[in-house]
Amino acid sequence: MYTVIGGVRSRAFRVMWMLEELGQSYDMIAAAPRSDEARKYNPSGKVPALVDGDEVLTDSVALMQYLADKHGALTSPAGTPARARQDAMLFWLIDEFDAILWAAAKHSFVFPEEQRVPVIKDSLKAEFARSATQLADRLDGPYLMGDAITVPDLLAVHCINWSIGAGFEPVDDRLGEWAAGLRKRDAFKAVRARDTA
Ligand SMILES: N[C@@H](CCC(=O)N[C@@H](CS)C(=O)NCC(=O)O)C(=O)O
Repeated sequence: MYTVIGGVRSRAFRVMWMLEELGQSYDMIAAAPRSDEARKYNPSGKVPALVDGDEVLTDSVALMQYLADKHGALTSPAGTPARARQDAMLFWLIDEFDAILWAAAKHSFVFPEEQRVPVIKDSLKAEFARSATQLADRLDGPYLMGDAITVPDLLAVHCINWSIGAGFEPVDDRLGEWAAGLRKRDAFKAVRARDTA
């Protein structure tokens, strides 16, 4: 039994989606970012964290990959060229999707007001749209890495959802339709159902 620290409307969603895909049961402690509760598990106050027995682990992407490796699903094995390609896709998504969305969040509500530069958001939105088109161009098969769902698929769909919530322009139609298909998965819907707010 795992415990996920962080609510459905945070990057903890990714970890819960992975757990659902793997058929693992888990509790959720919907600690808000920077709350005292979150700091019990991660001194920085960032969520998500994952409690696995005596271990407390952090970072959504590390956690998704850890779970995929541990349970031997949704990933190519470590030390294979296929895994290197999968990791390259994952790191590309961190650079070109997650980091852009996070920068926009920082300049919307994370930074103290006097440090925000709201005008940067137009440029971030344009950059995100370019990245989305690049990803759409690379789509070749039902999933990002081909015939099997892997960690990057979950990260990409979560980021696309985040972009919608953040008021970014809709992504390239091809990518939008692809993401809509993944949102039909039972595992995705099970996490959404936990969002009671
Ligand atoms: N790279 C980290 C980022 C985690 C992160 O920044 N989470 C946000 C909530 S989604 C947070 O806790 N922000 C509070 C802060 O940065 O102080 C991950 O993917 O887990």
